[in-house]
Amino acid sequence: AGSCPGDYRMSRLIVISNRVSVPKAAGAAGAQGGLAVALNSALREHRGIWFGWSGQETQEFTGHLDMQRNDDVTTATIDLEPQDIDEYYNGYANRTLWPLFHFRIDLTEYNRDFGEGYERVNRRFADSVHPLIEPDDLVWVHDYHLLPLGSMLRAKGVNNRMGLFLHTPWPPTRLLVSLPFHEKLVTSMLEYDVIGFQTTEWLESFLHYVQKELGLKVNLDNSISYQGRRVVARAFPIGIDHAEFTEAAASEEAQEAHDRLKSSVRGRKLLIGVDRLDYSKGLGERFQSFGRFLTDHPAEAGAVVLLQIAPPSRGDVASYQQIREDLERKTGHINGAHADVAFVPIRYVNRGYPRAQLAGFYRAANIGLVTPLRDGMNLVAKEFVAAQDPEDPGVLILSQFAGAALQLTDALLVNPHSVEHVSEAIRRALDMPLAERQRRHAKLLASVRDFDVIHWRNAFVSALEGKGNNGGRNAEE
Ligand code: ADQ
Repeated sequence: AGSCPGDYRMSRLIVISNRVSVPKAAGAAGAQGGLAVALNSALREHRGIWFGWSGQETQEFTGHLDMQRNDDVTTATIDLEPQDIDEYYNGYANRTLWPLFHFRIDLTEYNRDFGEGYERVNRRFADSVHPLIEPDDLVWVHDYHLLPLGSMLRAKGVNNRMGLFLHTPWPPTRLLVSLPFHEKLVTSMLEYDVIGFQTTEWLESFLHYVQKELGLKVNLDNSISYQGRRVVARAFPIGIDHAEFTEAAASEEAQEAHDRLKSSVRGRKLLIGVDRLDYSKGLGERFQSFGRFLTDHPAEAGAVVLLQIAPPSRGDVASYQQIREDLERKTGHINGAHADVAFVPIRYVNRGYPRAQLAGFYRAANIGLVTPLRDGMNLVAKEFVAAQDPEDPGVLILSQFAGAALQLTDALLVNPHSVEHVSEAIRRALDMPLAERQRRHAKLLASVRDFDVIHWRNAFVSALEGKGNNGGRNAEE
């Protein structure tokens, strides 16, 4: 299966992820997660099928496929039972694997029903997508929801080239071993031909686990020899659709959003944060750091504003309800302490915005605050860079614990746990001379532009096709 060098016939791509997000026109309204944004542009060129859960409930699972054709992308979706959604999506995916993969074993719930639901739904995915797969198709599975899917497809006789890309971090071995049946889960992943991670850090953790816990040999090229096969494990750092985002940033809609926000801050310096409302994003620590900055620099109080845009996410999971309450309390506390009759320091907004407007907001900001406690990559950091005016760019303050920090080394890198460190970085960013801002921005922009989502897709798909490398370019340099 697959194509050989010199063969111009493009293999069809079958993308499988938890949710399918129907492609939207550039600038269309609504919040899309990083995964959706990235895959839409990848699929458009590859006349592929995107399979996943519709997001809808059904009282009894039938496996009925809802097929829709949309430009060059065909989507195929299934509905899931309420118990599936509880145990697989809200359960094992978002109460077990998500916190564990973000190093939060304090929030990780180990519940046998979740594990069973996860297996059941992965099997349902395998049963439903199996009839769609033709012999030459490349199968590309996404993320922590579907780690064992490849092994289930193999058990049904699928011999196609299959790859997995993990959008989250991969946790250190000593944390991962707290997961019951961790060996079974990771061993099932070795049925893929390619396993992709966002960074070399996550890749190295994975290889460490494979050697230490599974006793397998890792070859010099980082491939794993497993049951007579060669499994390629590699880093493929994801990027944004730079061309699309630049176009959105240049639109009239972006300009209007920019002007509206600029005039509302009345000459004050603007800091911006844009994140799904998730505990991994470090929002509480960010608010506290901003509060510390205001306390340490009373002269600046009244001269800086933080706009935090945070659409709610995974609201059925208790830890997400808690983070929401926690942030409301912190916002109230900091605003109470530092507001004046005509001024509020934190504007906290719980909704999504069309991408063009988001681009305008980024461009209006003097500082982008991207301070996750742990993040696979983080696309907001890259969008912030792409949206800036190169003549007068804002400064990116970026957590050293985001995967993006390995590429965006010209940002001000911070430890998001240290309110002092982040507060100092805000001071430094506000004082940064124009020439330094321009110099840093030019380097950041080159990285964001060169390692965009198209580069990521091409690199992964050629690895999936069994081709050697990505042209010798190392995305982390
Ligand atoms: P996420 O955790 O969702 O993605 P991120 O990479 O920052 O995180 O992507 C978020 C996306 O949602 C961005 O494109 C952003 O513009 C958009 N978004 C956020 N808030 C929005 C709002 N209010 N309105 C409109 N759009 C909004 C996961 C991993 C990341 C990884 C991505 C892609 O957790 O580490 O970078 O997948 O692999």
